Parts: sequence; C-alpha cells; structure tokens
Amino acid sequence: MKIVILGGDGFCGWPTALHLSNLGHDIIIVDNLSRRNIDNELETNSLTPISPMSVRLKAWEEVSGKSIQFLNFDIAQEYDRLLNLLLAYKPDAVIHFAEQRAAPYSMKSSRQKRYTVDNNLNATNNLLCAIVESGQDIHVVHLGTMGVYGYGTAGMKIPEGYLDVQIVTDTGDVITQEILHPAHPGSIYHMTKTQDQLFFYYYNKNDAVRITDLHQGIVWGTQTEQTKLDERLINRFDYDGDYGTVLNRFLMQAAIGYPLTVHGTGGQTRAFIHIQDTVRCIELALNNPPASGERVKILNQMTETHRVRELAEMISKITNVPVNYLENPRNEAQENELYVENQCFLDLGLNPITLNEGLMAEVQDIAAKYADRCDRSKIPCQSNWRKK
Ligand code: NAD
Ligand code: USQ
Repeated sequence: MKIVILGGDGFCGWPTALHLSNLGHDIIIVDNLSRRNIDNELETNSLTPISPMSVRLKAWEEVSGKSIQFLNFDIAQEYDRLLNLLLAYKPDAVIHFAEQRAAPYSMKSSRQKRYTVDNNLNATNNLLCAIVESGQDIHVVHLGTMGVYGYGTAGMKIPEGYLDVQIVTDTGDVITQEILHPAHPGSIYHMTKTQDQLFFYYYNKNDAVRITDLHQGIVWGTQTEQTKLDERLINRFDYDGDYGTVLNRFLMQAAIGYPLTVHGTGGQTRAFIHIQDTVRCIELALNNPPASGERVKILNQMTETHRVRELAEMISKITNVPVNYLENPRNEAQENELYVENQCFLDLGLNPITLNEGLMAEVQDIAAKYADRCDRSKIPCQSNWRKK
C-alpha cells in the first residue's frame, strides 16, 4: 500500500512508520516537528536520545534497505501542500497522528488551549476536506482516545463507538436506535478528539469518506521490534509533567528512585496498550478497512485496564521506591471503574503484550539506561486544571 503518515515523527507515528515500511508498504511521513519544538518551549527532552529526522531515515535505510520520504509541513495551516501531496502521491491510506496530544499541556493556559483547538481541529478538517477535494477513495485511520467516552460506566462495557438506545416516541412506542456514544471529555485535548468524531461522522455521511477511528488507551513502553534495531532509530520517551503518561512516568521515577507521583487517591482506572501492540493494531486496521458506504468504523484500541494506585504499588513492590500521594492537579473523578469492549482487535488476531511481561524490561532497558538524561525538576506536573 501507499501510505501517508501524518505525525510520523512522534511517539506512536515513528514506530508505526518503521513497522509498515518493514512490511513492504511505501511510506511518506509528514510532520512539522511541533512536538520537538514544544520540548524546547518546555525546556525538557525525551528521556531517550532521539535522532534528528534525517539521521533516523538514513539509519533505517542502512538497517532495512528501505527508504521512507519525509515532508516537513503543518497540516493544520498548509492545506494546499496537503492537497497537492494527495493529488500527486495517490495514497491508499492516510494515518492521522498529527495532533497536540497532551491533556495537561492543553490545560496550561489560554495560549495552549487555543493552540490545541486550532491545531487539532484544523488538522482533521483539512485532511478530510483535502480527501474530498482530491476525489480519491483514501482510507483514513485516525488515532483517537478512550477519553472521548469519559471513564465512567453504566453497568456495561464501554462499546466500540456506538450505543444502542431506546426512545419512547410521541405515540408511546419504544424504538431502538444506534447513536455515537455520548462524548464526555475531561480536558481541552480530549474535547478536540470528541469534535474529531463529529467531523468523521459528517464527512462519512456526506462524502462517503472511509474512516477508521481508533479509540486508544494510554500507550506504555518505548521500543518496537524495528526501533530496537539501531540506537539512531530509538523511539521517544516523555517523562515530564505535561507529556509523560502515567505508567512510563512511574517506570522512569522507579529507575531514578523518585517517589512515584500518584495524583489524589490514585483511584482513577484507565485503559492501557503497549506501543508494540499499537503498531500491530494499526496494521490490522489498514488490512480491514470499512467497505465503500460503510459508516465510520470505531475500534477500542486497548488491551487492559488498571487503577493508577495499583500500578504504583506494583512498581513500588518490585523496585522498593515509595509511593507519594499528591494533591491531584487535575479536575477528575477520585475513583472510577472502567470496563471496555475490545473484541474487534482480538477477533482480528491481536495477541496482547501484558504489563507483567514487559514491565521490568522497560525499567531496566530504557528507564535505567537513560536515567542520567532525566532533569528531576521537570517531573512534577505544573499544569493545574482546577485554578479559575
Ligand atoms: P506525539 O506528540 O509524540 O506525536 C504527534 C506528532 O504529530 C508529532 O511528531 C508532531 O510534531 C506532529 N504534529 C502535530 N501537529 C501537527 C501539524 N499540525 N502538522 C504536522 N505535524 C503535526 O503524540 P503521540 O503520543 O505519538 O500520539 C499520536 C496520536 O495518538 C495523537 O493524536 C494522540 O491523541 C493519540 N493517542 C496517543 C496516546 C499516547 O498515550 N501517546 C494514547 C491515545 C491516543
Ligand atoms: N496520573 C498520576 N500521576 C502522574 C501522571 C498521571 O496519577 O504522574 C494520573 C492522571 O491524574 C490520570 C491518569 O494518571 O488520572 C492518566 O494520566 P495520563 O497522563 O497517563 O493520561 P491522559 O492525560 O489521559 O492522556 C494520555 C495521552 C493522550 C491519550 C490518553 C488516552 O497523553 O494522548 O488520549 O492517554 S486515555 O487516557 O485513555 O484517554
């Protein structure tokens, strides 16, 4: 397949590009390097020493004999470049990772709120608009989030996108309808993902764009089979208070003996997936596109759920690093249960990597190995969602 990967320099996009290139697909990466620039703005860096894009691509060519093209432009701002790329390259699929993805960053101040909304909504709308204008039948695979549903439960597993509801009509009859699961975003970032869903719904209904929206849980781990092949291919590992996600932060904190930063009671339950399974799920989604005329295909891309304090206690037990219960900087429920349907990917053949298998390897191979690159002052979360 000819595949464009938007956001292919990022944490999920880079290993996906290598995975798909390795399988023999023809890949073009588009990325404006905004994520690297945000590291500069926040005066932090990936725990792992990520190489510049040209070095990454040269290393991949040396290791695999395969080449990947890279285009540096902003898909939210440079619509004509995006359209011209589709017209010239005629991809079979576009994978869309190119959004500002940190909830705490999106809540820092009005500047970051506005940037996140401008960037994410224009990126998604530009892509869909360009596909329609190109007149081509291109499959869009978008990385969405479990956070669009909120993290509650109505006594049932969270379904894959759609919910059956019963409506009492004016005549007293009860009819059943299928609707998009109600949106319940917890941050400005998550709110942009709920808006993305409406773009998908609309462009699919009006223009028959074929779309797969992957509602992904929190990604943990760093390396995949391909990023391990050469130090220059190493994937990024965010540990700072804005971009570091909970499990990777705990693993890094354990490696440097920093008390594990649990927010509040740690009663929040979330969905998780290993980065190796992320790239495998995207491959499965590409190989199983919606048919022409089919509604937006929504899959829950997660493999297990865990409560934050249980994760912290588990890591503390293995490493002897204590748990620190901090005042929660976020505005979120203290405790929640989470049951999620993920049968689609299991039926497609996903064989998940579990936390038990990968956890210690991650502490030793990545977090401990690069511990000297950690700036401890960047660990506390500085984004306070509660302030007026
Ligand atoms: P990331 O920030 O590492 O990667 C995103 C990439 O997109 C970056 O390289 C950035 O430079 C690029 N980008 C952003 N805006 C752009 C624009 N306007 N034009 C061109 N390039 C642009 O994030 P990630 O962790 O790889 O996440 C990728 C996607 O997966 C996001 O949409 C995110 O919402 C989703 N997701 C991530 C996680 C996770 O735990 N990391 C979990 C669920 C969903
Ligand atoms: N948390 C802590 N301590 C920390 C960091 C986080 O207790 O040091 C808690 C948070 O308060 C929250 C939970 O851990 O309750 C998850 O936080 P997170 O930063 O790991 O994840 P989140 O903000 O939800 O965002 C991440 C990605 C985002 C993706 C989302 C998937 O950054 O791109 O969409 O996970 S999901 O959570 O399923 O919505």
